[in-house]
Amino acid sequence: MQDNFQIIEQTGALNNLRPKDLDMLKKCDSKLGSTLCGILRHHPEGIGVTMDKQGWVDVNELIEKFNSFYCQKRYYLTLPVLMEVVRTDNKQRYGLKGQMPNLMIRCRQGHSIPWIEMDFRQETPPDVLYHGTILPFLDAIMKEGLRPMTRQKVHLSVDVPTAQKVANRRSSQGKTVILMVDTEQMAKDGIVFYLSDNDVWLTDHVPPKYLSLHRAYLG
Ligand code: HQG
Repeated sequence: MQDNFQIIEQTGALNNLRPKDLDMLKKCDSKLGSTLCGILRHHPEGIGVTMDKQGWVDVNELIEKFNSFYCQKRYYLTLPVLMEVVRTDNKQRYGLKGQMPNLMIRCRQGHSIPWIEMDFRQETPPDVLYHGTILPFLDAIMKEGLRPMTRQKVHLSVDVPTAQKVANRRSSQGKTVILMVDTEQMAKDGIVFYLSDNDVWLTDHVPPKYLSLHRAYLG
């Protein structure tokens, strides 16, 4: 894996970040980031950008197609803007590869595109991982286990605060719940785990026997 910060530096693009770009990012940052993640994880065809099997898209093509598709929006991409979005992303969701004019970008995890074959690193997980969800999903989860649903993998968190943040995204739909995952036993039983380049633990399915409610929720 190449280091994002080194690649960003090599482009020299941040020297060309204008005050108006920073102003736009301040106003639209999370909207721009979520639009970008939507393209890179779920629907590259929406703006007509070409994606390879490992999720990489060409940065020049992305910028051009993004701007023509979203020309009515208040946000836009330039190389400096894109490099700033990558640099400042709070979960380091984006990966970079190569250099200009052939620089490539992808999301490091979270894809739903069925034909994507991400080259995740297989790793031994810590003994316990966590999953934040909501009460209305609990019965189904305890019956079927954790499934990837629309994504390609089940996402697990390293600690309770992180899992709580994941659960909070859905707090308008129900009481949040944290599940403990007995990853030690899963690994002993031969279930494979992956660690994405931004340190998110992933697996294909967590059968119910490895799940328990975190004690804070036992009432
Ligand atoms: C639930 C964000 C019923 C599962 C976050 C979750 C994370 C089931 C929802 C990352 C189920 C899927 C992933 C079953 C699982 N029956 N419901 N059998 N199995 N579910 O968004 O883990 O900011 O696909 O509990 O921070 O919430 O986008 O997964 O509530 O790291 O980078 O089905 O997305 O990261 O929802 O979130 P999601 P998630 P980003």
